[in-house]
Amino acid sequence: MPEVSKDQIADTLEDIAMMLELKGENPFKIRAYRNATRAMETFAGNLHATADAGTFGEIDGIGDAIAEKITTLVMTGALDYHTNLKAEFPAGLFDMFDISGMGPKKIQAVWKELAITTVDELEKGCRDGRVAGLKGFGEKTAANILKGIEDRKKHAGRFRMGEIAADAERMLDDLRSHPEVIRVAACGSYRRRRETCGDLDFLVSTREPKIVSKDFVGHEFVESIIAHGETKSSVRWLSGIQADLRVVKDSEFPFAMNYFTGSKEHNIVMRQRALARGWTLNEYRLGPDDAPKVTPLPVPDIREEADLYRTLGLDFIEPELRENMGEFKAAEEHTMPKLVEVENLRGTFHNHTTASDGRNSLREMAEAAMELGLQYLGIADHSKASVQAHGLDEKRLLAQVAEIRTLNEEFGPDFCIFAGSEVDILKDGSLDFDDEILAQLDYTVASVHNAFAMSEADMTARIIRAMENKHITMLGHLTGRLLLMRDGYPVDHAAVIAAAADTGTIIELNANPRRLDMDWRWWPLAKSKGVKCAINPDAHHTSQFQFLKFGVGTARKGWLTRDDVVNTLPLGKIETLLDAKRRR
Ligand code: DGT
Ligand code: CA
Ligand code: CA
Ligand code: ZN
Repeated sequence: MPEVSKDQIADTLEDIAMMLELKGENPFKIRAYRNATRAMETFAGNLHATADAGTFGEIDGIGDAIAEKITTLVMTGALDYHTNLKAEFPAGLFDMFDISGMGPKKIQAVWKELAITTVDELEKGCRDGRVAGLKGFGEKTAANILKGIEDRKKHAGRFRMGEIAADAERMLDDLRSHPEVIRVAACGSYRRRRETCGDLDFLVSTREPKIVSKDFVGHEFVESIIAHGETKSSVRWLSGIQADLRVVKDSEFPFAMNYFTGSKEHNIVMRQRALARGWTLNEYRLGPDDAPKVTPLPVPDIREEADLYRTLGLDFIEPELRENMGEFKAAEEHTMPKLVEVENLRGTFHNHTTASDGRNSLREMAEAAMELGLQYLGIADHSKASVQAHGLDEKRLLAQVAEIRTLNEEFGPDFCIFAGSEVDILKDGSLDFDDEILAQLDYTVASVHNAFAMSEADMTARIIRAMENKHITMLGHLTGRLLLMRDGYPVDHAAVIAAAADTGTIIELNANPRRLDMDWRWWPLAKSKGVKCAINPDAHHTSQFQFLKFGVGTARKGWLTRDDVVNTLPLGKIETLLDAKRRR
């Protein structure tokens, strides 16, 4: 039997609603499809069993006609009605829904009157006056659409944490200190600490929605206003990112905070758990269900997000884990890990100085690390194969080691610089320094910096060979990815993780917001194999120790605790761990 998921069914139904809109169909019919979409999102039963029994029509929000279509979809994996409908429209038409200023009526008009079927043709039509000449359009509308098209091009991308975090935190501070604001949160992917964000989702509770909304759209960060209402506003910041503001009553705050934090997949499970208890959950409240399937208990008083989780039979779920990737099981079984925090870090590895491509001297880097309250600083300048980064040869490296030993004497027993190297993994998996040199270092980071064009099998073998060297303490930025700029080279993550476990090699979590590599999705596997993580800023400047907080966000997303992260160890214990592999 073909496998269709309920998400695919929901998408198909939403697709149909959109096409009916384009056709100018009866609004009631369109709404029926939208209601069915929502109902399918929260459907908790077995698709095949329900199809066999023919009982989709018994679900709230699903009428008989649509129920029949869902049954067909489940049984056959396809729906002729949907396929035929889709054939009525040129494919490019659907992209126009993404342009601000274009709704179904306008899309239909440019298509029927001007035979425009793609965004590019629409742009041309706006420029040559044809769109302005359409009945009900005019110069102003055409200019608006053109702006919408340009915005979509300019801002199609997503944003890295490093580009948005400072502004987001400033906005949080400004909202927090606003006299009319009661509670405030930055929700969405930002709160979940995803590696990139599509937009920012601020939430406030207040008794004065008008005043707060006005100040939000009038903030100095704002480049343009997309929408300005009492409960919902959207602006474009000068940085290019869109920021949304939701305004609610304080009693609604925990529900809105939970809903807008997401993820969507997490929200769907939350809603199902509420329904299973005879309640409905939405962005404003948890209330009694109109047609409860079980006898509902009274709804308890909920003031904080944690109350909501408790009410649904769950321990609190940290926002970073809300991806519906196992957090509900852990929260139900009380096995939620205590995630690592920035405050747990005692030191840092993998940092550069002016000896290779860093901007600050050894002493400046060390003093900045001390200033941050760290107990140790690992230096790992590039090795000679990284010519463009002014990599150190053996002679310069040993001179740096001597300089570090002298500085350590000066600094005394409470702070230590570890002498290391970010040694290049050469094309064949050999290392840029001989063992005799590596043995003189306190630790080493092995990284791939060139010859990226290899098969996954070859690249994996190359990296594993490097890890087999007992002097290699940790593996640097596993895939070499640069977020939103360059995909990583192909690597078999599971094989590398297995090799790390076998050889006792630490894997780096490179905290540079352009990297965040190894990716959070792989840390649970690494952790289950006992592989340790080093959260490394890869700092090329004293200011870049700040990257550690992005690394901690990613580590938390990867379910890591203090025990999983080596640089939470105090100075007295870290040296033993750095030597562990050599003593194996
Ligand atoms: P982004 O902005 O693409 O990086 O990702 P998010 O997760 O911030 O998504 P966004 O800004 O579209 O929406 C914020 C949250 O609102 C999202 O994480 C969950 C919730 N949400 C939005 N749309 C839906 C929806 O259709 N269904 C459900 N259940 N939740 C939604
Ligand atoms: Ca968002
Ligand atoms: Ca949003
Ligand atoms: Zn590197």
